[in-house]
Amino acid sequence: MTEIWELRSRFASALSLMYGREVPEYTTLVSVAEQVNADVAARDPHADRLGSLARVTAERHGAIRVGTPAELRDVATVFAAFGMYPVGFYDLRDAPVPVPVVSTAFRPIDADQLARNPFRVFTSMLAVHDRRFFDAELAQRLHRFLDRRTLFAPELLDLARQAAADCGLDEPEATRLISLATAVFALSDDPIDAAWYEELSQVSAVAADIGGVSSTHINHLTPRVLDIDELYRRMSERGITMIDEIQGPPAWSGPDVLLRQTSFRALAEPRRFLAADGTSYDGALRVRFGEVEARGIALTPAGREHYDALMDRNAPAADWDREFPNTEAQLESDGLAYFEYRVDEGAMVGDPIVYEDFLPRSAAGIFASNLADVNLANDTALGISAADSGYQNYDIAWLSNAIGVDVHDPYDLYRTQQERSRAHALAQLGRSGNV
Ligand code: OOG
Ligand code: NI
Repeated sequence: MTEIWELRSRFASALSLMYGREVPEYTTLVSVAEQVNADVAARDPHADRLGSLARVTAERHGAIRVGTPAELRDVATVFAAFGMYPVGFYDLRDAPVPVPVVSTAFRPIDADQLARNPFRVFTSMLAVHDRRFFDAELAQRLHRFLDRRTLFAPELLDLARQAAADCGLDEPEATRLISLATAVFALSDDPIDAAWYEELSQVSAVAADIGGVSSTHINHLTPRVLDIDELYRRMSERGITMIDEIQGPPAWSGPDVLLRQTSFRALAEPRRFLAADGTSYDGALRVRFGEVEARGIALTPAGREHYDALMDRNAPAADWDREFPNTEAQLESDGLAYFEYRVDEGAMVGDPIVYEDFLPRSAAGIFASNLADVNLANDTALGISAADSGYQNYDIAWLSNAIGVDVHDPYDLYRTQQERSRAHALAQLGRSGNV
């Protein structure tokens, strides 16, 4: 039987192969990331402190966008087959450049599952009923359009349910599940209704990308790199224009914390359009990305508050060096970061827990680069205030209810991992008479 972790790992590889065929710059990015990782591993004996080189080399996150709660529930069914569960709630409508979506990330939640393959997918759902973006009439047409399409075939959903129930699948079903699940996220060559796509683009490019087409696709697939500053330099040297900066803290003297990301826009891709008179023509859309990220230690709520304060004022590296503890030991004793404990030679030692989630600021940044060339919707666009916008309706409880399973709180996961390992280590020390 192919176990869940292996299904996940094969699914991630299959998506990677497909995305590499669709977006050739992705293949360049992956190979530069691999070279950087090999160079870091060769020069730094602690390179594997936040994950083995094997894990980091295979590590990817994807981003997908769906239209309705029903589609989101199907996403959850499919990802459960790969041991990926919803974690965190991100409200991108609050971003400096508001985007009409709410999001979560599907990912493994157990440390051993993460170590085997940490594939995660940032998943956004269009906030069709937020009146600040879509008036009642447009919302209704949008819903009608979305309700007519089927992203996930019954055969795929059935196989996924079976895999989740049996904790794996035999062949040939395992291979069938992976190929059906991968095909869902391929860029479709179905013709796009040009007038409809354009109407939605007036509200937001993301709305058009989600609700203007009859299928969905992967928006980007992101490898992990151990030295993102070096990667940025090497990509720029190859003539690939990256966004202006690396999102996250500047390069500073302390350990990597949370997440740093950078990206570039992929080239326009040929798409087929349908005109109002029924004729079709060739056009192009530029909606996809190349993105890369460096991951660091997970911060506690107190650590995150300190981090956000420095980020909010755009603090330079010198301020980080001065104000943010720049050793793991100091982060630990100040209670700012999470650690996994074990016993080594009669003493308890803490290894840093890597951050497995996303950051609203970075996420908003990548959405914003997508929106660069369209009219933006904002609070005032439709003259409607947040109070009567249905705004309150989308929160983590709403999301859990819509998906039909609890959305995990990332802090709970990190804290539980830390406490369990500490209790276990203490018990071990107690038994050996060291405590
Ligand atoms: C998702 C943007 C968020 C990240 O890495 O923060 C994201 C999207 O563009 O659909 O992937
Ligand atoms: Ni991303």
